Amino acid sequence: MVNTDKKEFTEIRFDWNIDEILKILNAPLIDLMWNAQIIHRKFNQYKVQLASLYSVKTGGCEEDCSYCSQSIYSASQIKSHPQFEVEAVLKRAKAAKEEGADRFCMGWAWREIREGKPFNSMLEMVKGVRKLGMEACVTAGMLTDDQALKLADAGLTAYNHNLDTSPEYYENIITTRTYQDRLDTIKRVRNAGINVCCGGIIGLGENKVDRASLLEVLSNMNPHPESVPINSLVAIEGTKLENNKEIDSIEMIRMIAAARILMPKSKIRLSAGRENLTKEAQILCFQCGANSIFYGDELLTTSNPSFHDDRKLLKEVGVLYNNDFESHNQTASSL
Ligand code: SAM
Ligand code: DTB
Ligand code: SF4
Repeated sequence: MVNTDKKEFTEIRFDWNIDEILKILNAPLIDLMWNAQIIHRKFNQYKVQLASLYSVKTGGCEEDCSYCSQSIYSASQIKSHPQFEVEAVLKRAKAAKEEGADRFCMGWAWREIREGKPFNSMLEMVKGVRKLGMEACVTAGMLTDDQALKLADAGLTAYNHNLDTSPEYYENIITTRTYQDRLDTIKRVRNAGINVCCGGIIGLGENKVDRASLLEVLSNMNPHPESVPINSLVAIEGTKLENNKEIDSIEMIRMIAAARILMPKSKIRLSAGRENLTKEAQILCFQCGANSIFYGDELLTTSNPSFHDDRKLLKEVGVLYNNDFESHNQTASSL
């Protein structure tokens, strides 16, 4: 019988240790899911945020992240392009809003933010997305304190910078920047008053202890990242990890449920890899804590379920998603 008066079910903690986390991750699935649901119901409504993703600058990145098709070290056949113009990006944001998204995430295949015109345009994009009434998120690699402050001034809601995996496994995946570089970037974002979006990937060849160790780093941040994307590897042809074995959906459910227990109020985002999950597996993820998805038929260089299929799924599950979309639609059909 689960004791719901226990400390882990009543308090938000920042002192989780690896043994506790491993015990949560390895618990019988039925208990893990139940515990996660208790927390999820206590701290959150069953509402799923729809975030659309757009690759503003694709390919040619100097980093050697071994999962990524955009690295110059990968042989992936992708449609690389320089940075899109501000108007084109805002047009895309508007279209995403009309489909019901309330967050627009923009990606740059950069090791770090580039000063000058590219950065000035990024600031314009952020302002434009905020003007549309959407949350704006940017992911563009490392940044300076000054850039973080300028992004905050432009109204940026969140900056995404993932830890990807455990400190111990990290060097098997990326060698061109360190774990500490990533932590420093996240600190700069936090210090500038921007929400932190920080998560990782499962399926890189890591073991259970690595997953627990990644969750330990995330859940010991105080405050917790407001947003925690959990990706499962999309094994892209031409990358070093192209032959990695597909992750079992139960592993994804475990990771989402554990993240929910450890970081009760964070948005846990069921991110890349949904095309490999059945709708039943996704439903279990929503049930045990996932409260956001990437919404739209493209991620950065790979595909994602369609707007239509996702709306159908969320309706079937009975969770709430963007209320504006519902009212917008009602107005449209009653005209
Ligand atoms: N260049 C920036 C950076 O690395 O922070 C922004 C873009 S990068 C593509 C954002 C994140 O997407 C990565 O940190 C990684 O966690 C995730 N990602 C990239 N390729 C992936 C893949 N093939 N499968 C799953 N997640 C992936
Ligand atoms: C995140 O954690 N996942 C997104 C977003 N943040 C930028 C990216 C997923 C990329 C999946 C592989 C691709 O489409 O290239
Ligand atoms: Fe570059 Fe980001 Fe891809 Fe790494 S994940 S190669 S930093 S675009």
